[in-house]
Amino acid sequence: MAIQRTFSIIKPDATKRNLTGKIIAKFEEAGLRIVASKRIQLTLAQAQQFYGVHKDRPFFDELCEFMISEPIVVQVLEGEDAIAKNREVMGATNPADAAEGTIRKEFALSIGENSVHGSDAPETAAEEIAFFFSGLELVG
Ligand code: IDP
Repeated sequence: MAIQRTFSIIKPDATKRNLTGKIIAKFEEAGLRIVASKRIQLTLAQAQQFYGVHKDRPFFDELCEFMISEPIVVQVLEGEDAIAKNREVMGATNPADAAEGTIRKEFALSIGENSVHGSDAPETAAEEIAFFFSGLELVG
């Protein structure tokens, strides 16, 4: 399997509880390398654009309000099979269903406040990386 890049967000519930370092340690322990990282605060328009695919879902407004409630940490992770590996380390969307040892099992508060985002496919990874980072900010 080739080296891939994927996009990650450490979400407001996690930054608020000072869990950034613990979550980054999980990525690194899984063999993922941080090749770009910054702490930002999203505007409502940016959150709505980023989660546009979910705009017709009942939780859309709640999700966008949550994502702007505190700063987030956006990152690009690189490694073998990085997209699937990151999803594995994150665990299931609902922490009640997440496997032992995953980030969401250990840290998530609820299905909405679930500590991390990770791209689900190569196309979305490329789009999401480009949404937040310029090429100059990616340092492999
Ligand atoms: P994922 O983040 O595991 O890929 P998605 O289904 O793509 O899950 O949902 C995106 C995000 O929307 C979730 O991570 C979570 O924060 C939020 N979300 C998903 N389902 C619900 C829900 O039923 N209630 C509230 N928020 C939800």
